[in-house]
Amino acid sequence: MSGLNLIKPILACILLLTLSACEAPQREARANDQGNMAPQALPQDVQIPVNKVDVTTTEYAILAPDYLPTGWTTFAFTNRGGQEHFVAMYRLVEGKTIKDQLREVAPAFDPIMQGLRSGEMTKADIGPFLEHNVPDWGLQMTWVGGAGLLSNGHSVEATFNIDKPGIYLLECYVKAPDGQWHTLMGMLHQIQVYPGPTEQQLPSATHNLIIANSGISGPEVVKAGKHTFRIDIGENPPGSLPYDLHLAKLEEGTDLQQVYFWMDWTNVGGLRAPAPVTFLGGIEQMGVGNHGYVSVDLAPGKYLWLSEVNAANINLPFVVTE
Ligand SMILES: [Cu+2]
Repeated sequence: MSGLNLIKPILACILLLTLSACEAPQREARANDQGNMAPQALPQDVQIPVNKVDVTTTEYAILAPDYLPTGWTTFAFTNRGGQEHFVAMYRLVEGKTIKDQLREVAPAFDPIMQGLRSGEMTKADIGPFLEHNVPDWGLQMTWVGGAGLLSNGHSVEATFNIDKPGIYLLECYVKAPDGQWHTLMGMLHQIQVYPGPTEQQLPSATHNLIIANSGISGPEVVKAGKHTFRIDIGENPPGSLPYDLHLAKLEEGTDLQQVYFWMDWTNVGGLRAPAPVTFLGGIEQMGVGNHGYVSVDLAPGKYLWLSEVNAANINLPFVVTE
């Protein structure tokens, strides 16, 4: 698999940026320690949700708060659509908003998929195309997490740290069955983040997972029931985006090669609904040194953790017993 297989919509050219999007983690740093990040004024009548918020996806929208404090945040994520969705969260370069993203960045991904479908482009063309068609700021956002792939009718809790105030976007770039990006169909949502409380409680994990370039380490057998998995990003993939991690339920006859193929958006059928497996959630991209939590109720059966980045190697099968 070429390095370009690993790049992703909207942020693909982080390849070019020596991972400025993965700056040194400031896990417990609070926004109000950072005097140069003055929050923008909030409307007077805004009700401020704290810590745990409901996030719902439909076709094609992300229903989520417009304002959030910095700090550890749980997305109680429910997918009420008919297709798979996720909710990745990233901070834009200062001064940019969703309007800029929709005008100058997101549209560049449409001709890429058209070109790949028609055969007029190859994967090798994606990087140079983005370099010429997306402004520098559009390649310099910072992923902070969010909730991973979720099949319709399911719910999950994903917890991660929003480390700085700023303008953030939530995005789902799964493709509809006709190959159109969910992003461009309405699944991009702006959140203004302001300085939050300095004292917070973290979830207590029942299991730990660590993602490295050699693979994922974690439990291979767990008991049925509710679990909170702590997911640590131990390394960044070479020359590419940070890792994410998704949980899939395997059935008799699930073709793993088909699943790995589906995780790669640069494949014409990649990330295109419907998925070949049921997804139960996960944590979206974060740079090395960060961690997040996924809380999920597991029935007995076979499961698979896997990353969108290099899924054929970055995965961990496990079994849930009675
Ligand atoms: Cu979606």
